[in-house]
Amino acid sequence: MSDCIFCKIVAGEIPSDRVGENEGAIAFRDINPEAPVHILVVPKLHSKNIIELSQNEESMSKVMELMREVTQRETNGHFKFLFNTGEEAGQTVFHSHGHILSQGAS
Ligand code: DGP
Repeated sequence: MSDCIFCKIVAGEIPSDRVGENEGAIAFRDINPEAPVHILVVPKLHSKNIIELSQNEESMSKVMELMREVTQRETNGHFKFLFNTGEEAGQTVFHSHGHILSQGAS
């Protein structure tokens, strides 16, 4: 989608601090961190939220695979993986993304 900020980050048109990537997803640090480790895992294919994402098995499994890889490296195994869904729940970017929130790897 041409006006989607996360599609632009996936395409490399907007810079981001990438910490991981696979065939179907990318992971980069949140611009406004709410924890010592705050990383977003974003499917390459546009979907507006976790409900839409979960209807595409391939895309969903690539997001989960990347979450597993990134949390092994960036956290001590204690983290939240959070999908805000809908404006009332605090979603501000309508390209699905999971927040990894953790105190870090130590
Ligand atoms: P949510 O509120 O769940 O839709 O989360 C959107 C998150 O995306 C929010 O924590 C801030 C982050 N964010 C928004 N724009 C950018 C950006 O251009 N770069 C990065 N790295 N993060 C962004």
